[in-house]
Amino acid sequence: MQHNHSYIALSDEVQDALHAQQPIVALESTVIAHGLPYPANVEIAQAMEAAIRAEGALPATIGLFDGSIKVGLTLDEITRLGTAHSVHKVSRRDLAVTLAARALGATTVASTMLCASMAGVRFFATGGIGGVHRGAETSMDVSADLTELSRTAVLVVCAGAKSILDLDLTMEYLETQGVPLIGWQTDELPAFYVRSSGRKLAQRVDTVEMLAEIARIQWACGLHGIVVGCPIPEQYALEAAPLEAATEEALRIARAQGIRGSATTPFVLAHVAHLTAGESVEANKALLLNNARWAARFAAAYWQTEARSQHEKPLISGDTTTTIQDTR
Ligand code: PSU
Ligand code: MN
Repeated sequence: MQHNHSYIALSDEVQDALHAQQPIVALESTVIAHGLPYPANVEIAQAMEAAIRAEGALPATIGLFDGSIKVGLTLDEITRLGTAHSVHKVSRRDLAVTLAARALGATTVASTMLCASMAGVRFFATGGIGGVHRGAETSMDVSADLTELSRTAVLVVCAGAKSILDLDLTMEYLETQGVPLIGWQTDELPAFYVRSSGRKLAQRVDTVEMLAEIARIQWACGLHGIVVGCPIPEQYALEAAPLEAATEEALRIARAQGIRGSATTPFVLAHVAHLTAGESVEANKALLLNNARWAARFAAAYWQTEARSQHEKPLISGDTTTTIQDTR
């Protein structure tokens, strides 16, 4: 393990890949600790890492251990997060507190983006991003994932967002925050277990080269996060109607039990899994793997163009400087 400052520890593999400008894909750990049941969570985490490696990229799962942000977890560390009884769910607000307490922490989309960016990792695969919750007009429950996207330069590959959220308000919020929400080979916002939410997106991309170019321009202009929505593979997609009924039921139980704040998302996820008799876990696995694979391909395409443009840069800027000096 090498440290680039005292609160962040990169695995040797991550350190080497950063140095060599090889594609790296960050992975979050809240989905392991709070999003999926054991042992499916650890199996899926491993399968995502394998899928990323198979594409020639390096996976870097992120978590908080003993006062340190670890980027590039071992299987033992992933298993600890997937089995320990009390793992803190760490979003941006919780980062410093969890580190100071030297507690075990799982990172959400927001804090994974933040930690990835601190390490210099630009691509990240997850299942669903957090969003604007249903009823947010009174609860004000808007995931910190959305504001993180507006301030941190990481590209997040997801299957859209779950319909436990208000998808229309989530889209509005991302637009307000200036975050591109791109449909990967689709015109419509994917809705996690369902390929389409029926909501038309403003932006669609069909090739990895185009996506790499967008990322490059976004970051060269000093802009921040990008969301890419990949629909769940057809054969794993669930039917919308029973899912909607299970979601309504889970939200009703959450309200009746007074579940609020950061406990809401894990609670509703667990209930939907229970009500759909585990079918949702299979679909969740399929879409996570699909997103991991695409994120690796996007990262590879990005670093290919980066390498080319860095090779060209000195010539261009050298010529320009000379021209300016000559005319003075
Ligand atoms: N959606 C899922 N599974 C998850 C999450 C969201 O389908 O595990 C997790 C992610 O880590 C996401 C977080 O960043 O929940 C959002 O939580 P909140 O709504 O409290 O911001
Ligand atoms: Mn919330």
